[in-house]
Amino acid sequence: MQPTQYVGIQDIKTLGTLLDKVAEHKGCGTSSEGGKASCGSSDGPADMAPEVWEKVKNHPCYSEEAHHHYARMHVAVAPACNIQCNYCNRKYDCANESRPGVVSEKLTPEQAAKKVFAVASTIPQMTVLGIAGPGDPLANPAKTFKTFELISQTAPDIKLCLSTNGLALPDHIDTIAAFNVDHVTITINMVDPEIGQHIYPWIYYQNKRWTGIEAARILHERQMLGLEMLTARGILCKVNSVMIPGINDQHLVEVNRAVKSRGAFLHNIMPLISAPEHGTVFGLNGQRGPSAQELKALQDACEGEMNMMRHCRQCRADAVGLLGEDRSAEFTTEKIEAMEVAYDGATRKAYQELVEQERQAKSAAKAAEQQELAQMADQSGLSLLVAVATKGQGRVNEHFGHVSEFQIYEVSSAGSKFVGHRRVDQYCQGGYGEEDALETVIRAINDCHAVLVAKIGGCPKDDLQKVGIEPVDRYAHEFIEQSVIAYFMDYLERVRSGQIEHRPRGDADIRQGAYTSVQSTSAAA
Ligand code: CLF
Ligand code: SF4
Repeated sequence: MQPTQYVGIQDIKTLGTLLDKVAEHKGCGTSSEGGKASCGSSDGPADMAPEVWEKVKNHPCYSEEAHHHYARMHVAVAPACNIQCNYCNRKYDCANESRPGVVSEKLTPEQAAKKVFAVASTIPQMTVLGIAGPGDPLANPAKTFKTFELISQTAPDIKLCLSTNGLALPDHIDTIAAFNVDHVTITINMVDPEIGQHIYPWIYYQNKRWTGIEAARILHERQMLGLEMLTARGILCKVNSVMIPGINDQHLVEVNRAVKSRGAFLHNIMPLISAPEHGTVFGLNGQRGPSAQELKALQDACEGEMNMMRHCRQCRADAVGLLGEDRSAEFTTEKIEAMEVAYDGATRKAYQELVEQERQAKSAAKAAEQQELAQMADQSGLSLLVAVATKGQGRVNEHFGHVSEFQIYEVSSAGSKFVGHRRVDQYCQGGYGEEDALETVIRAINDCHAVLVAKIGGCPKDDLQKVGIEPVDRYAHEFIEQSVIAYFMDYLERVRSGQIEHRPRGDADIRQGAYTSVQSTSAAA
């Protein structure tokens, strides 16, 4: 039993210290180019209706730009599920919004509410509470809505969010609206039951188990109906789709069109993560996930249609923190039970105002660099991917050996934009470089021309150069996007002067194993 601990933010940290703390937290500290060709909605207030901007500006999943500054948390209050997906094993959390193979600690609504207040008091940039499992939130409506009720009474400034497979969605639209749940995610993997039958072996609907094409047809109709009903109410909808090569990869372009025409705000195409040890149908039958370039090509193909999310981290059902970090180990039930929690909305607001100032300074710095790029006399058709080592605050501030997740930027004469992230096993293992880990790092960023780092040792530097990835440490502690654009301008100059020759890069791996190992590393930190 731990001693009682009082949690109130003015008692534990000053605002300035907390701002510094943001940088220490693992996660991305990046921002991307505005416009629809971005990851999530990174448009600013001038690009959308004020009421939409209000909803997305500090939601880390609905705004790529916001995800560098604001955190979300999930509470695992919803254990049951009403369908079966072939990429899911119900020994683990719902794989629609959770990383496969992860088990969360289930909570009652009362435990969940206390946890939310404790986290909100400790992490003032936590702005969103999501319910995303470990089953389907709407297959557990009493627990889900009781949790929302308890939280909205005490902490009305926290945005409420839920993620569902959509089967029960049309039955709960009024309740969702009544609780001011402004953000709903529906996982939609198909709009054709012929394809759906290869993803969903059964559903449970109207007290009956349905299988085969009929099950997929019912699910599809309920998903479309739910989406239409939500968007008619002005509730922002994100659609998650799992990319399953050979089953729905080509078809997801059609899904994209269908959900766009029904008013979805954002489309998040996630890679299938499939390993035999997860015990799923796909894991056991050897169904592979996509490569990095396959995923990017599909996201690019859909990008002209609507906002695409590329910064999803496939969180766990009890995730806490900035996307890309996981602080759930700090908030176990045992620790929360021992805390005396005080919710301090005023101090949270003051803190978030400081975050806004920081965010605006970063945007201004990027705009200035962008202008310089636009003024380059000879506009080039070249486009590069650049990997960035960061631990937050939008800066190149991580040592190469300590990286567990690289941020990937695409840069061209049109500017820079965030296009994804790659999990890796850390190269530096307790003071020495791990050659096996370096190989996996290289495979994970093999499609990049350069990697921007705060620092890098001689050995990995040589190995990267040998495979044609340029290690760059001259932008240490600078803002990322400024640095990516500056690197690109320098690259163009070197190509023009004949100092280097531009060569296309190959494909890269999405490191499935690293998703789990990074999880345990950060949880233990
Ligand atoms: Fe959670 Fe989902 Fe809400 Fe975000 S996660 S319920 S919309 S608050 Fe975000 Fe995590 Fe990806 Fe989900 S990064 S898995 S998209
Ligand atoms: Fe698993 Fe989620 Fe699919 Fe249910 S909806 S089977 S919990 S992935």
